[in-house]
Amino acid sequence: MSGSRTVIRGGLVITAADEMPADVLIEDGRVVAVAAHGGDYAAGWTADRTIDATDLYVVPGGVDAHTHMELPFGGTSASDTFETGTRAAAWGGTTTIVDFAVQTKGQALREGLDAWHAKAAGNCAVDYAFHMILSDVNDSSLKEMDLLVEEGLTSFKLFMAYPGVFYSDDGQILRAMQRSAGNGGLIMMHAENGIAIDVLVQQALAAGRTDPRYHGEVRRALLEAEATHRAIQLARVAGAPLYVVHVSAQEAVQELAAARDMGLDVFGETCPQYLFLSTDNLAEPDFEGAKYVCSTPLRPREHQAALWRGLRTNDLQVVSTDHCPFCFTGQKELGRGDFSKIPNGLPGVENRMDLLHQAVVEGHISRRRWIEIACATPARMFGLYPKKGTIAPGADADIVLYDPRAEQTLSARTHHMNVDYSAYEGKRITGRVVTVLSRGETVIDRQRFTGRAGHGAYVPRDTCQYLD
Ligand code: DUC
Ligand code: ZN
Ligand code: ZN
Repeated sequence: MSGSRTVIRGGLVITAADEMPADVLIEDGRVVAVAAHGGDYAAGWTADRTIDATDLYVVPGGVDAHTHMELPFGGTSASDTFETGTRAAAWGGTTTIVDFAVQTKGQALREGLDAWHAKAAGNCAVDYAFHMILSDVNDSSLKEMDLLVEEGLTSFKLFMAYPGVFYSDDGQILRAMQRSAGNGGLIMMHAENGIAIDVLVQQALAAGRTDPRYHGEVRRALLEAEATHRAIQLARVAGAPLYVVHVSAQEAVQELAAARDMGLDVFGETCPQYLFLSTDNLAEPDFEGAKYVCSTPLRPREHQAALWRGLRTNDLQVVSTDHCPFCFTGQKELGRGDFSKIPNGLPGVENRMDLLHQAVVEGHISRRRWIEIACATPARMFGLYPKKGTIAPGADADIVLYDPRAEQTLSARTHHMNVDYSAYEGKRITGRVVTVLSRGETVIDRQRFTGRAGHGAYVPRDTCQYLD
């Protein structure tokens, strides 16, 4: 791309801050200017390539701050590799993912991180960064956190669920939070009371309640709210900010809202599955409900209003996917006759930008809020801004041309994720990705994939910029 200049003309540029009919000039993979079209300044730009964006939105590439490519889970592995998953991300207008490297018990953080770099390097179609899952908080992993923050891995996920696997007890959580208060890292919390949930799981199975819907019933909303409350109090004691992942229960949103009303630096993320799906899906017959098993679980439809409200009032700041796909055949089926053996996770990395545009169409959020929750805030939250998440001079030219009037139907027959079902099969969406640039390179060209594995680069991150 050296020396090459591209101009995108005639579109409506939408960022978290502005909407303006404007042209965008790109040089060497970066945005160098944004200027009103029709004006003398933009009219004078010369370029090697002109992309016509008439009638299209020109928006920043999506930043999905929560994916699990190739995650080993429940005796199997998430079915998207970094290659297939980032290609699907590109199709869906997401140009940066932040995936979770995993420290398994007894392992050094470095070992887990090296393993994730080996999976991703040379395979990604779009840019990627890592958070780190801490499964073993001890003196040595606490020291390693400092080193990782210095290197640009600046966020760490802890689990109050999954005893014996990822689980940390309150003492470990407090220590990790104290460390992050000192080193600038951000603690991300899977907030569910896993000890209590495991009791309810055993009681349900013993009573013969083995269908997928019981996954949702035992993972009670109150146990999400209780863990969210506890995580907030521990973060207060440690003097650390807190980011709660995949919030699904209205009672948990209330905990976050109350903490934010007190002025605490507490943030919340939700996911499209909680906004568009419900326990009705988990209750689908013939084991079809297994397609919707994830944790935190889908909730009764009534919870959705609280999530939309939280997104509007900024009690929830980010929508990411928790993309963690398992095929129905051979993977979800591991849990036939025992819901606790269904691998937890849903596909979605390709669908997020479209589903959130649908939320604009349906009046839940504004266009600028769409870009804020899907691009700008995740970039700020995880130290990627303004390189990612906006269209402004100096930003990477990660840009999506989006047709807000096109109609599409989501389906496993047409999606690009490596999974044999769609959680949104048959759902009609207004809006569609047309063209996607990643650092100025066209990776989707008028609905044709033109990218390549290996174009995507690892992006070291700053510490959280949302507090700045
Ligand atoms: N939740 C999921 O649904 N899958 C992977 C891990 C998690 O926390
Ligand atoms: Zn989680
Ligand atoms: Zn997750």
